[in-house]
Amino acid sequence: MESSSKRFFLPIFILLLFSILLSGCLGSQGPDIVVIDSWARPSPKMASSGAVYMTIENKGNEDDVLIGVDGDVSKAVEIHEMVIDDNNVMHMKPVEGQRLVIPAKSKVELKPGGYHIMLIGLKNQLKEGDVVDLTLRFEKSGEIKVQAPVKPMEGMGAMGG
Ligand SMILES: [Cu+2]
Repeated sequence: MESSSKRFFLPIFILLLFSILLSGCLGSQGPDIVVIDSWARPSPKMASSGAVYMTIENKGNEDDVLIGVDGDVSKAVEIHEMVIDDNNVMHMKPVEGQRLVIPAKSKVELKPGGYHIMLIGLKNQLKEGDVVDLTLRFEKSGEIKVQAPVKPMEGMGAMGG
């Protein structure tokens, strides 16, 4: 009796195991957003705006789009990029439609001289050691909270900011 029930249940256990593994694979469909290395630049005393940088990685197999950022350290938060205009002058502007695509199996770096999150109308000066709380909103992944420590720009030491 015991050995026949073993013979009966073993294939079922194997089948079950395979279906769990299989559903695990199917479960990874869609975007999979991870935010790493977030930091904010210290703001000079009278500065009315600040910038936050980070790397947004999409480990999933579907694109996602950063569609907005919320935070209460400033009056407004915008997604910006640096562009070179017709006169070869670099300046920043809001990303078109406030939509920053994070392609599947890829990552987008927000860094000085490139994309950044602009804090407009800072309520307080950003000092080293402070933490900027932001909520990133993604089209498919929803909200992701980020805590960006305020620190000087790497390699710039005390000159940072
Ligand atoms: Cu900006």
